[in-house]
Amino acid sequence: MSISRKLKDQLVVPSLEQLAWQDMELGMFCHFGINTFCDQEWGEGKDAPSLFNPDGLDAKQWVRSAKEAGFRYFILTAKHHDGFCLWPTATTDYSVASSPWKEGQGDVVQECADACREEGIGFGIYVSPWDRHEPCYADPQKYDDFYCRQLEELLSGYGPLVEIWFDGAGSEGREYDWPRIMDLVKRYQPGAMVFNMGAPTIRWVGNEDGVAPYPCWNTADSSRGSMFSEESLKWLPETPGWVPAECDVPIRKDRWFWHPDEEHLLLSVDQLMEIYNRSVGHGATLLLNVAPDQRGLLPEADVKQLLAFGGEIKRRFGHALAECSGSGEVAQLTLPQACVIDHVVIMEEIAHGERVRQYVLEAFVDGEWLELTRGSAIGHKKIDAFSQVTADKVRMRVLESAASPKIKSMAAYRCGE
Ligand code: FUL
Repeated sequence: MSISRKLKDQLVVPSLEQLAWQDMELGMFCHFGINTFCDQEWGEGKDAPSLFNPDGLDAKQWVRSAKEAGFRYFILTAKHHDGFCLWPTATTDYSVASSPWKEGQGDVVQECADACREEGIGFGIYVSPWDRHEPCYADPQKYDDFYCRQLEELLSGYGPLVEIWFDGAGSEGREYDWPRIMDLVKRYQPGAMVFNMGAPTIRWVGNEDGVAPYPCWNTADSSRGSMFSEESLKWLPETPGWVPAECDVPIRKDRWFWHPDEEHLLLSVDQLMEIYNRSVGHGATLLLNVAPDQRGLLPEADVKQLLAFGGEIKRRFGHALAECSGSGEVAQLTLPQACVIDHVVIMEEIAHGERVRQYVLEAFVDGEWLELTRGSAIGHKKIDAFSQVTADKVRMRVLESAASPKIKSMAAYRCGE
C-alpha cells in the first residue's frame, strides 16, 4: 500500500449519524406479511390479500419486547419480495387496504412507527426492490417510478427513520435508479442509514448467520471483499469511506417469517451469545429477526428467548470489575483487588477513526505480565474472551497504529461461574 493511500485511510472517520447508529449495537428485525399466512418465505405475489388477518395484532408487544431485551432499534418489512404492502399505499391495491384486517383500515407501518416512538427506540423500514407481484416490474423505467412513489410514501409519512434496508435478493443483474432513490432518502430522511445498496452508509456483513469476520474493519476500502453483490462495487461516488457492518440473523434457524410448529428451531441462549460476541464483539451491529405469528403477536417462546438473551448480555457485561479510558500506546486498569476475570471489552473513540491496528492484551498475574490474547481491529467494540485468570491489573499495549490511539473504554469482567 502506498504511503499516500495509507495516510488517506487513516483519516477516514464516521459521520455523526453513523456514530449514533453504531452506538445502538442491537436492532430487532421483524419479518411479517402475507408470507406469515401462507407458511412460506418467498411468496410469488399471487397470494390473496384476503388471507391477511392478524386479528390480535399488537405492534406495542413487538417493540416492547425488543426494548425490554435491550434492543435500540426496530426494522419492519414494509414490503417483502411478494410485493404485499403493510401500509395502505396509493401505488397498488396489493396491500393491507384490501385485507379483512381492521376492515381494510389498518396500517402496520404506522403502528410500528408509533410504538417505536412511544418506547423511545429507533424505527427503520425494509422495502424490497425486487417485487414479484407488480406487473410493471418487467419495465425498469416504469418500475423505478412505482418504487420511488412507494419510497416517497414511506420516507415522508413514517419518520424519523434510522435505517432503510435495501435487500439485494432477486435483484442480481437489475439496475434501479439509485441516484433518484438516494435523492429521496436525502430529501426526507437525511439521517437514516442506507443498507447495502445505492450509496450505502452501512453494509451487509456477507452472511445470514449474524456473525462478522475478524477483523471487520469499518473502512470501505478494506471491506469490499465482504460485500453482497457486484452492485456494491459500483457504489455511487458519494458513498462514504466509512461503512460499518450490520449482521442479520433470524432467531429461528434460517426462518425469517413465522411458520407453524417450529419452536424447535429457536436458537439457544448460548448460540445467541456466540452470535453476540462475534457481531457486537467484532465491532459490528447485530440485527436479530423475531417474527410475529398469524395472530400478529411475537410467539411467547420467542419472546422468552429474546428476553433471556438480553438478560444474559446484562449478566455478563452489565457490571465491570474495573474500567479505564485514555490516549496513547498503553491502556491500563487496576482491579480493586486480585480478581478472577475472563473477558475484556475494549472500545475505541471511533469519531477519530480506527487507529489501533495491532495490540496485545496482558494481565498482571503473580507479579508478572501474562499474555491473554492478541488482536488487530478494535473499532466500536472488541470483546476478548480468555481462560479465567486471577489478576491485579490488565493492560493493552498497542503494537501498531495509524495515529495515536484513543480508547473510549477498556473494562474487565468475570462472566463465567
Ligand atoms: C434475504 C431475503 O431474501 C430473505 O427473505 C430475508 O428478507 C433476508 C433478511 O434477506 O436477502
